[in-house]
Amino acid sequence: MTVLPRTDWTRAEIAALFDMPFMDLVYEAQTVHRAHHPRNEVQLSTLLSIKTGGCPEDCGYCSQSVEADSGVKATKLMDVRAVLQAAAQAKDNGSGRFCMGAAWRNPKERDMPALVEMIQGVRQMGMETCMTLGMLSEGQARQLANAGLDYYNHNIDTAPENYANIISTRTFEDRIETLENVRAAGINVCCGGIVGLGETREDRIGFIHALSTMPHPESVPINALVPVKGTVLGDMLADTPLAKIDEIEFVRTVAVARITMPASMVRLSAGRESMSESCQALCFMAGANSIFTGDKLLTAPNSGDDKDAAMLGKLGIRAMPAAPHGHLEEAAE
Ligand code: SAM
Ligand code: DTB
Ligand code: SF4
Repeated sequence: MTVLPRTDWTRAEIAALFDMPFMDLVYEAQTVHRAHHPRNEVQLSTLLSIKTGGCPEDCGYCSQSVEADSGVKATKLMDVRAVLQAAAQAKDNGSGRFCMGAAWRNPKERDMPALVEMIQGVRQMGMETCMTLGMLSEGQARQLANAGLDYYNHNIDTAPENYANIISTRTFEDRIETLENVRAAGINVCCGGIVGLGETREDRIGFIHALSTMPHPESVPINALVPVKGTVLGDMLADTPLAKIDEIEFVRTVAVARITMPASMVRLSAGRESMSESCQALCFMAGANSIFTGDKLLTAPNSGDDKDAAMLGKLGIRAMPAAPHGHLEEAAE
């Protein structure tokens, strides 16, 4: 019998986890981790921006918003062939999942045939597929599911009560609606957010509370803000003590995500490039078991395969084998 993870977490319980002595919290998170996941294994995903920049949304952290003066050049949707070439290279480099991101508010109907071909092509290579394209209607989610899409990334980013401080062109409820469409279509949900937006501890509690009281996303990316010059948040936080997130608080957030969503994959996402190996090791200890590989995220730099291979080697961490159709049914070690 499968016991479903709890979705009735209270804010007070989550606050109490955040307040635990650090060593107790990380120990607890690693204990939960070992009960639900193979230890010393990390899932590797590679990102490709299939349509960059010129996005009509105004997310305060993002270099790809039309509102940002970040120097990111807007492009059209990439050719299917070029996308598949990049996927083949990611596979050669040992990645198990290929995540295709587009700087859209939502995909247009005319884009759907190319997106379907991309999913089918990457699937045929034996990699898991993931897309992040903005809002999806029910019908679009079904079309992507029928093409074989394994995961859809759509973040809540921050606590519901902080959402309007970060983004004004859509609401938290819009996000939830797309997540429901994705889940109803049978696609695995990848949903998380960002730490280091200048939010409070209370906002981080609200953020984890929102994630852990919905049907748990199969994958939970925790991003550390990459402050980009020319974005609202990059400029606002520059040269303030908030510019660099507190690493201990970041690790706490990962640990609380692991404890409250025990069966989910927790991805240590953006921001690794400027994080020490020791901080990343603490994140793995706190239950992170997935990362983005390659030298680029969507527009921002990432650690790069050589650096990551060296780090994972030092830590004795292996790459998790790819399993299109989802690995979550696998028994834990
Ligand atoms: N346009 C789509 C959307 O917003 O859903 C997909 C791409 S968007 C870049 C995906 C996620 O990347 C955002 O929800 C946010 O959590 C994260 N992200 C974007 N810029 C970031 C930054 N500068 N630092 C950290 N995370 C960032
Ligand atoms: C997510 O949560 N993190 C990834 C993915 N989903 C698409 C993106 C991070 C983007 C980092 C900033 C950039 O590359 O522009
Ligand atoms: Fe557009 Fe996504 Fe960037 Fe927001 S995060 S501006 S929706 S690309």
